[in-house]
Amino acid sequence: MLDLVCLGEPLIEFNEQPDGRYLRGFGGDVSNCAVAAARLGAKTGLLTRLGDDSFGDAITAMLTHEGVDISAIERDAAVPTGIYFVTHDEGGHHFEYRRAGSAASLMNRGTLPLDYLRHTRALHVSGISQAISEGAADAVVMAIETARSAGALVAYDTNLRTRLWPVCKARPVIHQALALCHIALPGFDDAVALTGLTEPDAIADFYLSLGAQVVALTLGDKGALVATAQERQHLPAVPAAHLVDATGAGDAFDGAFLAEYLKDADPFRAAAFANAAASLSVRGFGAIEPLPRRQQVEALVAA
Ligand code: KDG
Repeated sequence: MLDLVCLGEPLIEFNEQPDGRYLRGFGGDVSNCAVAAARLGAKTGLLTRLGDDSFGDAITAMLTHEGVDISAIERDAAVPTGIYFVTHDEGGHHFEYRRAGSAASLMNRGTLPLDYLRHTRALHVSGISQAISEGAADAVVMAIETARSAGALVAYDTNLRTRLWPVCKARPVIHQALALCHIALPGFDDAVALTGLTEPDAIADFYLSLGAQVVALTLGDKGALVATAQERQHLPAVPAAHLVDATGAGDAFDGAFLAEYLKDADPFRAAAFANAAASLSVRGFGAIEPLPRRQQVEALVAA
């Protein structure tokens, strides 16, 4: 039995450095989340498809090294593993994808290992998991239904990427899937685009009324608003002394939040812990490399 299964697409990352060279690393939102949770002690698995190429080999080696279960990952010799580039300017970081037709994008209801989904305490999926293809979007819904029926908690990060799909297409797909989930993990900018609401409390109300039992709305440098039907709290951000690259900070939050929430179902404590993890994750380049270990997060929470 795993604590957390993440379903979506891992990517090889090429991250622009100050000297213009590109540093090879790893990305892919739910894969980042799986590694973040694994580094914090959760028993985690990744459900995806990869090309039978050197990039796919590198991803499976990285996941194995991180202790993430890869036993359900399917390799496809006919299509490649997805990649993306990260560039940086005054506006922050920007993504450019080379992932159309990737092995993960060919996920569909028929490729899902249903039994794997029945042996986890929680499932995590995202808007990106659904954006990569219609087959993947359907597979995500089937995965949610399968894990839920087996008693798992299901979490969903909106992770809206308009380079993958326009908001008008994303909105109904995301909201339909989110309505089946227990934990909504929207980012503030995503939520504004998807709901048209601009007040954090109104956004939290929206996701609660959609069916979520817990909403953890991330607010960037303002921290997170966490709401349940009974209570809500604003958990302030932990400032990062030196912000290098915010790629994957939301995924670090998700992984830490879920790893902690699975311990005692306290979403407020989990969010305070996740804010600290997210703050540590922006202090180096890449989505995976700077993800913190438990000791570092606990020290920052206690500071
Ligand atoms: O959250 C960070 C991810 O967005 C990044 O690692 C790449 O998964 C990715 C995507 O599709 O944008």
